[in-house]
Amino acid sequence: MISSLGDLRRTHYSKEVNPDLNGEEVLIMGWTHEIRDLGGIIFVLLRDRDGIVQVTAPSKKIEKELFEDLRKIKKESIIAVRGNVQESPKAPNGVEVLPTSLIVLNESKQPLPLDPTEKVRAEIDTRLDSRFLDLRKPAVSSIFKIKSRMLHSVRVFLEENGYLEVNTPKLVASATEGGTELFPITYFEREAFLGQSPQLYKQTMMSAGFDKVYEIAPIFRAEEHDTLRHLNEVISIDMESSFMSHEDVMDVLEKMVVQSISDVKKHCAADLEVLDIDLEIPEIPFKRLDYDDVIDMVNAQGVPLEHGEDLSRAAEKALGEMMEGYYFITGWPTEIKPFYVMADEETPEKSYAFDLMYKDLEISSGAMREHRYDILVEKIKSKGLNPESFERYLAAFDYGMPPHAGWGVGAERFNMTITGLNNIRETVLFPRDRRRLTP
Ligand code: AMO
Repeated sequence: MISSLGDLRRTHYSKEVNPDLNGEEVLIMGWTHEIRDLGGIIFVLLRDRDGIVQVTAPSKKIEKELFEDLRKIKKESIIAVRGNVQESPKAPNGVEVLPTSLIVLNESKQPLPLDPTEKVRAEIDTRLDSRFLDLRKPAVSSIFKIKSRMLHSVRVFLEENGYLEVNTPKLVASATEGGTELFPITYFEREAFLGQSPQLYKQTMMSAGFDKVYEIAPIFRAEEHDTLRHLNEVISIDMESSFMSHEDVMDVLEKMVVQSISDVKKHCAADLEVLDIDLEIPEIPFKRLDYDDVIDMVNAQGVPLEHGEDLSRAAEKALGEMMEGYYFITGWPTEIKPFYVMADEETPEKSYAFDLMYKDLEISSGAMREHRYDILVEKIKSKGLNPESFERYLAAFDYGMPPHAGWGVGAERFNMTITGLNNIRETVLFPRDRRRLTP
């Protein structure tokens, strides 16, 4: 056995080994998913990113030394197998490979901390501790193939609609969403924070004349709670548009959701099947519920919620039982929304803020923003914040700021609505929560 690659070149991925190749020689590479040694015949299942190929070795048809080498392979080792494709209706893809040579490129230690074949089920913490092994499971890697496609289609949609991708700083000097949710860091001789939202920067880009921007980047929230829907680092899909109202950007958002889901359905059929998901394309327009009606609906279900309160978890759950699919909540009280949200011109207690919900899960918040300097300063003060800490942000409003609106979608929560997963940790490669900072 040798362990260097030398001139070895993989000829096919597992899913490309199909009956059309009957009789041809292939060189396949991957992990030893399983070995079944039946004495006179050995079956090795070789797994790569896209699937599994069966290597079938009957002792009578192959060299003795090769047969013995196959018998000694350890599970999850990396192997390269050269052999001939043969039709076999019972094997995965309807083919098997009769080996002519084997190279063990990297031997896996035993026993494994986690079983990628999922014969032994593991708890989420054990899985996350050995995430590289967990991610080898087809049902786990499919979540990330779907996430990759989802983000790709979001980008395509926004680009097609004239949005420019921007990158704003993640090391910041002040809060945007609320002071208690910030992670402080040491920035040379000063205190700084990890960005909790690109909010102030994406708005500043409106004053810069960029008209329509988006950013897909991490946001950091020092939220203490340990729930199935919150993490301390997530990916936010943010957009901001000039000369648009909250209504306009809600239209953009629902179109983006539908296009992205349609695209995932079209391009991730195999992954959706692995996860046993029958993805429905939602219809637009999504329902719009007014906050006042939400209060009544929730109260009618016996869940107490006062006017002016944010939705409690119990309220979200009650709502989730009454509502199917995606829907907006509009008309939020100005009081509980951040300072940058514009108040309703006729009923200033209400605002031009909205949330996009999926059943009981909030996946996006957005609003038309306050673009008038004096009113914005007053709003900052009314939230108990000091306008001086927003000096640089505010300056952008003093020299020609167009009316604008935008939203932020939590990429993981959006992924949860597609995959039906109920623990957000499943949708992040290496999640960061209250207790977890490694791997
Ligand atoms: P908000 O704070 O509501 O709005 O965040 C927008 C969306 O980001 C996701 N999200 C989270 N997901 C998981 N864990 C968390 N801790 C977490 N925090 C946020 C949610 C949420 O709906 N600046 C505004 C957006 C805007 O108005 O443009 C903002 O950040 O899916």
